[in-house]
Amino acid sequence: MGLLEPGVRALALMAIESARTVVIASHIDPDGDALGSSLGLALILRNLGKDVIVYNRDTVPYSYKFLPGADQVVNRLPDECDLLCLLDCSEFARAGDELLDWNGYKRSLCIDHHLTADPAADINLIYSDACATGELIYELAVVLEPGFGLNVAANLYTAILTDTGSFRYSNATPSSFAVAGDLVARGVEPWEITQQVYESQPVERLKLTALVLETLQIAGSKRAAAVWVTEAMFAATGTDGEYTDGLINYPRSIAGVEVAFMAREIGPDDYKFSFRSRGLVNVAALVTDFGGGGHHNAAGCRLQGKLEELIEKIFALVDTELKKLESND
Ligand SMILES: [Mn+2]
Repeated sequence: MGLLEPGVRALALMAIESARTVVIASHIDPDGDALGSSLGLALILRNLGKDVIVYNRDTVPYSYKFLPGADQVVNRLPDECDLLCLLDCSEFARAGDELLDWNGYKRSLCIDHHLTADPAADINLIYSDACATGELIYELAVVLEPGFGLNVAANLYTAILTDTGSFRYSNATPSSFAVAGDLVARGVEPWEITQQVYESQPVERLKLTALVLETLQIAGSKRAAAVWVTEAMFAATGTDGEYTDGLINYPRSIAGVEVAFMAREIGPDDYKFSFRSRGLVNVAALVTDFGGGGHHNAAGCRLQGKLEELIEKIFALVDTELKKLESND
């Protein structure tokens, strides 16, 4: 069983085995899967005697600093390596400009679960049925014993836990549970990881949450909801953009709301919008007209204008979309 096709898996394993020096990179603004899968793979390869560097353009968010190996993530690329592994994204640009411009590697291997039109690496293991990149790394890990220790398991468990929203999202499959079950059997303590990821927030984040929830706006149809965050709120609570992670789930959690979004002020009359769908509306399609992108249930774009007007415009757009979807039923 498993998602990886044996032929491609063999190619990936050959590339890994023949490399002595490896750089593992992932997308900017890294989440639990980007970091858990990167650090998990790094530990496997180090346990097999390879020189491994884990690169990310951005710093590790506070909720993932506990991950084994997180203190060794660097934001500088070395001069060269044998193999570059790009995880949880398939375009070099998603990992930032420095990686995009870098050509110090001899081969590249991409492991990802986002659908993409044009994967850029030499070898591509891209399976959108995987709940997380961590699930694909797990399939390599079981072949790469004895590199697969408890620290690897903790990283992969975190990757799967966070990308499935604690096994609540529609991407949680029998395989996600089976892999998580095996990771727990290998010694991972679910409550330990849960506390680190979800129950160790700085008090500043709760204060920011209170301010953001005050902004709640609900569309006349009651099927869309919005919140926003400003520089003034960050200043008042001693926080920054890193602390907004997950806040958008609050407006989406309202009964009847199909689409929720959060606006983040990045300048005068200039906002970054994040969207979440409950599943009916494709928010990636909704934002294409605004030059945005993403997935069916999570997308983003940038818009300029008066915030109240932008929110009303998006509320109207969601209504139109819902009416269109429901008249097709
Ligand atoms: Mn992922």
